[in-house]
Amino acid sequence: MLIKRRRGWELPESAATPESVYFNRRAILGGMGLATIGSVLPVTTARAEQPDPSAKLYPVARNAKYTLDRPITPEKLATTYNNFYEFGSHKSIWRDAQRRLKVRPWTVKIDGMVGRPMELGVDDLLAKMPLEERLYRLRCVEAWSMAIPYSGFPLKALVDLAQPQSGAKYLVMQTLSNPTMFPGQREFYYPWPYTEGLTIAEAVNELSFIATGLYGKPIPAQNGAPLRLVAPWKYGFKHVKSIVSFTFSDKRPVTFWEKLVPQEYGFWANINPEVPHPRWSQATEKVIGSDERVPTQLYNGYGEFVAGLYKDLTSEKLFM
Ligand SMILES: Nc1nc2c(c(=O)[nH]1)N[C@H]1C(S)=C(S)[C@@H](COP(=O)(O)O)O[C@H]1N2
Ligand SMILES: [Mo]
Repeated sequence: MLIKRRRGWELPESAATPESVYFNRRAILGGMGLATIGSVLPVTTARAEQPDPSAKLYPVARNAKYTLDRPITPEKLATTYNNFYEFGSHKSIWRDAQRRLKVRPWTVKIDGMVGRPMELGVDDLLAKMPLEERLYRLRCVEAWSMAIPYSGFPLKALVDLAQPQSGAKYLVMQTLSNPTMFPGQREFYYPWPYTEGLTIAEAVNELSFIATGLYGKPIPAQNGAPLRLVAPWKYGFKHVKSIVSFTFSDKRPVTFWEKLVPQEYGFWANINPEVPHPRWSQATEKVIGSDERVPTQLYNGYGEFVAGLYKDLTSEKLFM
């Protein structure tokens, strides 16, 4: 990485390798270094200017079904150690995200192969959805992990609202396109907008969740406000942030990382300690906020919920 400033809880260089090494190297070779680093504007003003109309919804009741095997990551770390390439490829994009990302008004499109296409404001969507809190482990492909209290709704509730046609096989989700709010989107070599997808079977699995809150409050900009996917058995890069469209399709999308570095990242991205990334092992993970490295678990420990989804997909590269 280009940034050498490191706090106590950040990773030693050897502990994890960023998703983007390959690409940063190209950027450097091309003389295009990363320009927007180290905004110093205070965060508090950005928040004060934009009261979030959904703030009154939180906290929501915790669903006790989803339990952790480790302490919850301190909020400060989960909201300052982030990946959000629309703001750059360093790990401290949170200040820029707070300052630049405007999350109201925010229009969400539900379209494609559905019985009920619609466009609605995020607050109208929230009013229709059953909100709850879940404790989930987050495992980034860079071999670090966190444990986070997400508030939000099961993705299945949105699928039910949309009423997909029988031919729909995939749900495609995209981040907002807006190079003013997202300076990273001016970098032409990335395949913007950030695109992710699930099969419909995955999308209606009980674990698939749209996070709208974090730590009992509206989800902060840097974590993907106002709507962000959480699929905890998949590597974090599947968890597309700041979603504006849910499109039902019979075609599998080519996702952001798959398009960028197809030899390293695929569509499925299920977590498996026995399948190394081409450039590093996935056997263990650094627990952010502790000195520990712990063994990584198949499907991030969520196999009882999701292993059945993949029984008949033996010819697919399920773990990259
Ligand atoms: N739009 C968008 N979504 C994104 C990313 C991104 O760069 N842009 N990074 C992904 C990656 S690699 C990870 S690990 C998670 C990180 O989420 P967090 O910052 O809330 O921990 O967001 C994912 N969602
Ligand atoms: Mo990641």
